[in-house]
Amino acid sequence: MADAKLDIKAIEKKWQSYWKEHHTFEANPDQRKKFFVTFPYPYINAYQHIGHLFTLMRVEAFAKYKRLQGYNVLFPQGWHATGSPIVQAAKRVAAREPKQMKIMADMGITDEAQLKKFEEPQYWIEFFAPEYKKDYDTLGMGIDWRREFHTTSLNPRYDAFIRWQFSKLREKGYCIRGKFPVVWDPKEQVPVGDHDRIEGEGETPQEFTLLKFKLGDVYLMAATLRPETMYGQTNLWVNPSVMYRKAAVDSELWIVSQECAEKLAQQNHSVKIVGEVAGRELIGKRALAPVVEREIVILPASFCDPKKGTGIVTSVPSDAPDDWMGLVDLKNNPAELAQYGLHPSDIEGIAIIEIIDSQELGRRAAIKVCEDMGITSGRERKKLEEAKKLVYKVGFYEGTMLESCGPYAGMKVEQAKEAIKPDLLKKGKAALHYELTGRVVSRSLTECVVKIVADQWFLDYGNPEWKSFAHKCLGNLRLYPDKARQQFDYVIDWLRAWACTRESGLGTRLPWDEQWLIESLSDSTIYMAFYTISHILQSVPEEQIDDALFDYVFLKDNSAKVACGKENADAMRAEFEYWYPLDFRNSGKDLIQNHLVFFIFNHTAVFPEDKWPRGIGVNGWVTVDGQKMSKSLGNMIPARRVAADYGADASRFTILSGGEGMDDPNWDSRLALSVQGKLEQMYLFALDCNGRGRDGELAIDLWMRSELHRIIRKVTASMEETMFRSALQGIFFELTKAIRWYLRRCAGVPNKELISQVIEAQLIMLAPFTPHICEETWHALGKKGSILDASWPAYVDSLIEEKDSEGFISTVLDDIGQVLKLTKIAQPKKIMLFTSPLWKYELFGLLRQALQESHSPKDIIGRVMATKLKRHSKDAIKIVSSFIRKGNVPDTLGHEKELEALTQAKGFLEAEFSAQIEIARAEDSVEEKAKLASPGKPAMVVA
Ligand code: A2H
Repeated sequence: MADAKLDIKAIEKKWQSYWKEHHTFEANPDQRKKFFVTFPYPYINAYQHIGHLFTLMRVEAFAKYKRLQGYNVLFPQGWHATGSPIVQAAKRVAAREPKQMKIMADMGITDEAQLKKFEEPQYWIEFFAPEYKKDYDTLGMGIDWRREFHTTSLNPRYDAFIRWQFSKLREKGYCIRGKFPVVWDPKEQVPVGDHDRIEGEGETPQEFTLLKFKLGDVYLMAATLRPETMYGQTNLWVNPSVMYRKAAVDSELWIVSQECAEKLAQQNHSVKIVGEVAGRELIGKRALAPVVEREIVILPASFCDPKKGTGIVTSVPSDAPDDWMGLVDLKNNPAELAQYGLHPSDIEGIAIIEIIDSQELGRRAAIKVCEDMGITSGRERKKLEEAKKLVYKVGFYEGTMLESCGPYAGMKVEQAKEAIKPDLLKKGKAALHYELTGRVVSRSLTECVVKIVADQWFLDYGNPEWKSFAHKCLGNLRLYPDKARQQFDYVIDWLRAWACTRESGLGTRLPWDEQWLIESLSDSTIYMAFYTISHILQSVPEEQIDDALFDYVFLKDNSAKVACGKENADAMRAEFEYWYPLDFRNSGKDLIQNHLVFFIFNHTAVFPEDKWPRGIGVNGWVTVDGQKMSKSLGNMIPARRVAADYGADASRFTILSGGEGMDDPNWDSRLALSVQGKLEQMYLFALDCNGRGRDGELAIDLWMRSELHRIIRKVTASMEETMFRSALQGIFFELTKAIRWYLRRCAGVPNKELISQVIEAQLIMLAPFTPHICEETWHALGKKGSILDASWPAYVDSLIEEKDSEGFISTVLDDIGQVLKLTKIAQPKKIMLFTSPLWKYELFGLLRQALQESHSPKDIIGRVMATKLKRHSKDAIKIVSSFIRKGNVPDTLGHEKELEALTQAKGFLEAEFSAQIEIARAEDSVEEKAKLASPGKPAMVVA
């Protein structure tokens, strides 16, 4: 055997230099089919942690797999610097803010002269881009660095590209100026995109209708999400313990909560507070309800939350469980009524008005669901929340408006909602209002609000035509895993106008309105196209890069006058035409709700359909040793530390064994520690086996070949689905186990050709995961060229034995061991093995069939007794009962195959136990024990 300790660090360095020298990852168009993958460029405002690494490794492993499959693979990488994070951090460094100083110190940046440099945003890019690159290289990522770039006006070439993109969006009518609600940081006075938040990613403005209830010279305002239910209003709810405000809003007097008045001021209203009204003072009064145009009574309700809407709620007991329980609670509490000078008859006199019919829940959905769920009071909040969800789902999506609903009668509820809103607004009976769907805190640590922004630029993701393109694109692309599809469709439907510019930060200026900077989720949607040309563009003088060039390159516009010379422009066009569309983009699942869907939308806006993306992968969030990774837990592992502590290959292996699909993967440091040793064993084993063995073929060789092909088939299927954990399981654990068994079965003398095939296949399949050690082994075996240029092993279905006779032999081996232990026979002379009585095979077959059709013991026993197995009724019933309990019957080889397998393994078993082995059919034996044998479990007698 070779020396047992490998210098892993040296090996990693060696192959990283080799790949660099040989330009292994530099991809150029050629005759081969291509595969283009990308990992979203990270924000380079701190070192990356292993969370990024998991997503990155998925791209990397897929890229290497496709390469081994014969594709010409392009995997480029750039850096994102757009927006506020870097600028904010630079500002905080300039102010020597203690928290930021701690962050810098944690990154090892304490030197005063260097801190001074970090006060400049540009320095962050200069510092971190090379650091990231170093990390990627240290981990053996196969990136074509010639195409590297960073964003913002600090890179004039990228800047020109984004300006071109936005001109296209504007030409198509997708970039518009208008009045839209945005999530707003009141301290910094800026819209707050998903990535500018420390809390509340994905929360958005939600539209409420504020209804006006006339009371004397003021309007009581009530907020609703369901204006179409207004024909069913019976009363109003106010919170008796809230002090409401009387406010002059535009030209009217409104009664709303203090919190609401503040929000209104951000939403294009002039608001002036002119007085106060206690909730309790309003109770018992009657106000004129809009739509029904009737006076309805004002009643007390503690569920009215001053922080939501206006703090006043209109009551529709037929369709709102809260409203129905509000009335029930009051009815049951005469003392409370008396407190407000109300009489029980005031409540009893309230007649429910039916407004919606849904087949499933009838015409009084709220009442029915409360009854069905046994809800008896408004205090049962949890159940009520559930009831609300159910009533909403059924009523809103399946209901029809009843005759009571005037002009909207007969409409679907969904339609009625959209129809009644403009009617109410036109008649001046309502106003629109926006609330956040949840709490949002910006990076300036400010709680955000909704603001109606007027002179902003928006990407009009609400445009129905654009939406239909996005759906079409999604419908034609592959998702890894497909389970995510519904969420993508949902987000495409739900997206509305997106504020795409900011006043400050780093970025590209809007070409036609230069006071605005394009924000970070909007300048990162089609840049994968930029990778295809960026290395060529570097040699083109800045002033020659204009819209005409991009029209020529990306849109095949031959009439465009390019300034940089035809040769360059044609080279760029050829690159783009070859590499595009993008085949695989992978990110964390949190980006579905913004980046990934924007990526789809923008591609459909700018490029012709044959350039729309073909594949998107999403994954979960990394946990560390079973715990969520977070700053406060102090378990954020920097990417660079894993490579240093565990080695690049072991880190890569551990990362991808951590999980797959959309589940949150786990980083298991114990596994990371043990992997290196396992990889070294594999290396030593490969060298040890090289050229060793025999030429002739044994029966066990067929099994090994079958196992190899079976595992290749399984692993290939997993790799195709980016199920890397399952793939690793097959490549590393299953195949290694099979090899061990094989060697044991052939007394350590394998078939020469077969064992080298097996080793080669294992190395190649493992190369996407642990390329350094695979490369090292490959060359140590005398192979020429990089292992990454080898071919992914092929499998042949006809070589795969579906029934595993060796699994059977290995069970027999274990069982003999058990018996020897129990009988305390250290060295047996003779071991007799008996295959099961034939009738039991018949019984197993029958049972397997019967259990698929029925689970009733009576039924199944009846079926057995109707056959000639009845002769064995006593034993048969025992067997039947035990399998009914288990629910299934194991798949066994069958009698003949068992006998054959045992006969073939006779020599092996004799060698294993140094004993004589006798094999017989139960029927041919007089031994009592023989009758106890069952399919898959031969009986044994040891002497
Ligand atoms: B909905 P979400 Cl028929 N405190 O209007 C408590 N609840 C309030 C509120 C406040 N300050 N402001 C508004 N609401 C209620 C009608 C309706 C509503 C029907 C069916 C369901 C329904 C008649 N009441 O809402 O928690 C208002 O009641 C369930 C979706 O922000 C408003 O719409 O989602 C709804 O809560 C807003 O609830």
